[in-house]
Amino acid sequence: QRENSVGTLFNYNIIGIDPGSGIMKSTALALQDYKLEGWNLIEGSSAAMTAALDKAIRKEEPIVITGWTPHWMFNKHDLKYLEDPLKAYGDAEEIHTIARLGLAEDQPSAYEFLKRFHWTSDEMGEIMTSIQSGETPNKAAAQWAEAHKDHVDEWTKGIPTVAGQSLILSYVAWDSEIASSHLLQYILEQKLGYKVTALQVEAGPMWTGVANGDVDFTAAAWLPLTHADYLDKYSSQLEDLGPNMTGVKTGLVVPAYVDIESIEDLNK
Ligand code: PBE
Repeated sequence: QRENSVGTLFNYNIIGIDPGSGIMKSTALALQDYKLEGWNLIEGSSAAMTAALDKAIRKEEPIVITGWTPHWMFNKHDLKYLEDPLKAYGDAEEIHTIARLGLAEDQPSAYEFLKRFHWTSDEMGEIMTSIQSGETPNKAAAQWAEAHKDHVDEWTKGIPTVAGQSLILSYVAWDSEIASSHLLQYILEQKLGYKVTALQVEAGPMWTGVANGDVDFTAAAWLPLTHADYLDKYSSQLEDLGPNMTGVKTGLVVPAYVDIESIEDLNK
């Protein structure tokens, strides 16, 4: 750590999230790639990160966080991604739905619906913003489904309903995944007749659960880069149903008033 460097403005801290998340691994590697010596990546949670961001912005203080899109924080605050010339955070990330082996045979209705399900970050943003403004995730998802009947119809059209079969999904308490998982639960229960248990877990168990068959699916797999090590480990033990959203992004994020533009600037 050097005096009067850019790092001192931030106390050499990057405010991270839960240690199992892919963005924490990408950031640990980014610290090496960009030779950011003396910097600390602070572990915490999505909620603690957004609280720290709120607090810094109220005082107009410098802060750098691990951020991603879609996320409501970009609607609430004026934020910018730091440029990433070394592509430490990859290029074109997508969110995939992954299922346990055998789901197609055991629960063909759920499988067909999950294969069809894909939406946009703006659409997910509507649920996230509604949760952020105080709605429960269940209600926010239900309201979204009612307001977008055409989408829900397209995803479920012609799929036979079932009689209360149970289904288990897993997700991590990242704001984006809270939104998608509650929507999927709502549609699977209200439109297709399943009884769904939504397990909130850490990223590791989320992947392991699908791989060992304890969990039927998750819609929270960020690929090709963010969760690459999980996919490498389990690719033969699960089925990738493809992207449910494209054009998503992760990286280092600062408030717009912070006067740096690139991750490289953190070294000045
Ligand atoms: N995220 C949000 C997750 C995936 C979804 C970018 C924080 C991660 O880093 O693993």
